[in-house]
This record gives sequence, C-alpha cells and structure tokens, in this order.
Amino acid sequence: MIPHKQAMKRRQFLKGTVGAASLVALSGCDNLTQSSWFPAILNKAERLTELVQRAVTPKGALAKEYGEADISKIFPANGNTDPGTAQYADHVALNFSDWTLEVVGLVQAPRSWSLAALKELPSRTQITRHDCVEGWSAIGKWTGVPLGDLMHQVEPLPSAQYAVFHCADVDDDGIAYYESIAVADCYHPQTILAYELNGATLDVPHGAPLRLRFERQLGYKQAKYVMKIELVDSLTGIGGGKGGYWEDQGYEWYAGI
Ligand SMILES: Nc1nc2c(c(=O)[nH]1)N[C@H]1C(S)=C(S)[C@@H](COP(=O)(O)O)O[C@H]1N2
Ligand SMILES: [Mo]
Repeated sequence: MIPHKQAMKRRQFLKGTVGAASLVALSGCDNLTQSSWFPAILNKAERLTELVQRAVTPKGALAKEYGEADISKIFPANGNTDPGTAQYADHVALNFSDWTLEVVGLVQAPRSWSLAALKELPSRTQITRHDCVEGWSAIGKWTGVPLGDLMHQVEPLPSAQYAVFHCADVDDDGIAYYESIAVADCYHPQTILAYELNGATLDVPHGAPLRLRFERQLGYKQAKYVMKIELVDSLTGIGGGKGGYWEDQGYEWYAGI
C-alpha cells in the first residue's frame, strides 16, 4: 500500500509508465472496493456499487454516530497537512478573518460567506468514524454548517448534478486538490462544512478553516481547505475529469463505506 504522500510524488512517474489500472492495484484500494483491473470495467463496477448501495441504503440514512467516550485520543492528519502557499499563509496570519467560501456555477443566486458569517448559521455536531484507504480509522467530533442550508440559499438549478469542492492545496506538480459529490448528497443531514474538530477550532493539518464531512464515504472524499464550491452538470473538464484528485489517479468516485 502506497501512502498518499508518496503516491503524490510518484504519480508523475507512474502516469507515463504503468497507467491508472496499476495505480489502483498499488494503492491497495482493491481491499476496500471491488477488484477492477481496467478503467472501463472499474467505471461500470463503480456505477454498480453506487446503484446497489443507494438501493440497499435508505436515502438519507445516517452514518453511525458515536459517544464522547469513543473519540480517538489522536486524530491523525493525512495527505496534505499545510497548503504551503503564500496566499494561504496570509490567511493563517490573519486567522482567516478575510477568508471567504464562494458558491458558484449552476445556482440561482451565487454568493460567498465569510468564516464569521458561516459560524453564525445554525450548526450541527456529529461524532463519526473516518476511514482512510491507507488503513487507519479515527473517531472525531465535527461541528460545522450543514451544506444543505447553504444550498437552500444559493438554489441549485435543475441542471446541477455535482458539487465540486476546490481546495487551497496543490501537489508537487502544482495540481490542486479537489473533490465532488452529487448535489443530492449535499442535502444529507450529516454533510457539513466543518470548522471545529473535537470542540476546538479546526487546525491547519486537519483542513482549516473549513473542510467537508461527507459521512459514509472514505477519507479522501473529506476535502480539506475548501475555498470554493462549484455546481456543475458534468465533471468533464474539471481537473482530470474523474471528479477528484485521487479519482483522477484511479480511486472510485463513489467511495461508499
Ligand atoms: N485538500 C485536501 N483534502 C484532503 C486531503 C488532501 O491531501 N488535501 N487528503 C484526504 C485524505 S486521503 C484523507 S484520509 C483526509 C485526512 O483528513 P485529516 O488530515 O483530517 O485526517 O483528508 C482528505 N482530504
Ligand atoms: Mo486517506
């Protein structure tokens, strides 16, 4: 199993040599997903996984929530742990006081929120388990604003299919981290933009000032450093076109657990 960080550095090398199918094998994802060796089959199997899971799991079913006593003593930070750009460093220096979340694209009323404005909205707190494909899990208490509340304010157009989360961090090749989920899943009660972990302001390693919690899905879907949410009708033309930074390297888009 290749840790994400190493994988990020190796990506460039592997891209030209062994291709996406081998990346899936090397990543160890086949332990958690259906083994699929060719991208074409992978896509079909993934769609099947999504359909089966949506069929057997009632729409809006909640991920298991835990009690205070279950909270992990240490919640590891993984993947990028500091965007490291000058712009982000400025935000850190200002304690994110002029940081904004923008919601744009296929919406009736695009708008942005300051962090302070988001924190004034009703919040949700949930204690859930995070599962990373690298083989670790941790239980944490997340507090944030339900994404559905923001959606009600921007009013997605009927054509909007996906919400794309654009993040502040880039890899060694300058490729930005991003993720996407179905617009319908934005309204799930446990889909929140979290600004607190375990009762404390979200720190930089865990995605300050705002990160997605999309429970019932794997760790890499939980986008950190979210700066902009873009509603689109297709993922084509966004990043590598597969719906996320890791998806572009062979991971499943529908990472249900
Ligand atoms: N922007 C951004 N989001 C990200 C990542 C990342 O590198 N950059 N890593 C992902 C992965 S693989 C995991 S397991 C979780 C880790 O979240 P944590 O650092 O809070 O444990 O964030 C996910 N979201
Ligand atoms: Mo992960």
